[in-house]
Amino acid sequence: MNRLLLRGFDIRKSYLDGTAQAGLIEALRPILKAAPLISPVTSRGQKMSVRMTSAGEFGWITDRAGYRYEAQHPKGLPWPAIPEDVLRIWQELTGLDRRPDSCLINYYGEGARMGLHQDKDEADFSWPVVSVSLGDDALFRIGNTTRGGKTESIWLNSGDVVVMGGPARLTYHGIDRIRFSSSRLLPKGGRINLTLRIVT
Ligand code: MD3
Ligand code: FE
Repeated sequence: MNRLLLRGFDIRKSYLDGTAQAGLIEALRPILKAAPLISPVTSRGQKMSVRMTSAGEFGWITDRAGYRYEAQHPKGLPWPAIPEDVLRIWQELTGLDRRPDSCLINYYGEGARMGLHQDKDEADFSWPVVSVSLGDDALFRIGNTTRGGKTESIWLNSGDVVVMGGPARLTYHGIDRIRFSSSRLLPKGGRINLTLRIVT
């Protein structure tokens, strides 16, 4: 494992070995079955290229009504529980007594991207956010706490884990592109990112 600090983001390269990564994919399988990936649209009706679902008490949703956290999948069922292996990563890296109440699951297929944005739908920004990358390589862009200015980019690979805490919690960030099929973790290719948050 090697550690990198970039604009307050604590980046743990290769935090998870191949066995741990494969174990997480196995743990996600029943979750994706119970709570299938959604092709979200923004309030303006723009389709997002990233598909999403969630685990935990709350899931992040966007539709014509806007974005928000919801206690249920649009199918009308509660979100599945966050897997223990995922909670362990949070515990190891944050040392917090409190557990995350949301695990957003983003799936990037070929050509998917996520524009620069801030995560501001949570009640208390003093809690950190933990992100786990699985599958194809992704070009992660990090900006500033206000819109505009210079940005820096770094490739995130399968098994990398990033902790965003302190002032970095409100930094603009996004995924410019993925290198489709660069990893063999997912048989059909693509990238999964797990984002652990305390929402309430
Ligand atoms: C910095 N996801 O779901 S993970 C997101 O790879 C999101 O799917 C990207 O941005 C992805 O909101 C980037 C890294 C990340 C996640 C949450 C953050 C960086 C963050 C929250 C606050 C600051
Ligand atoms: Fe984000």
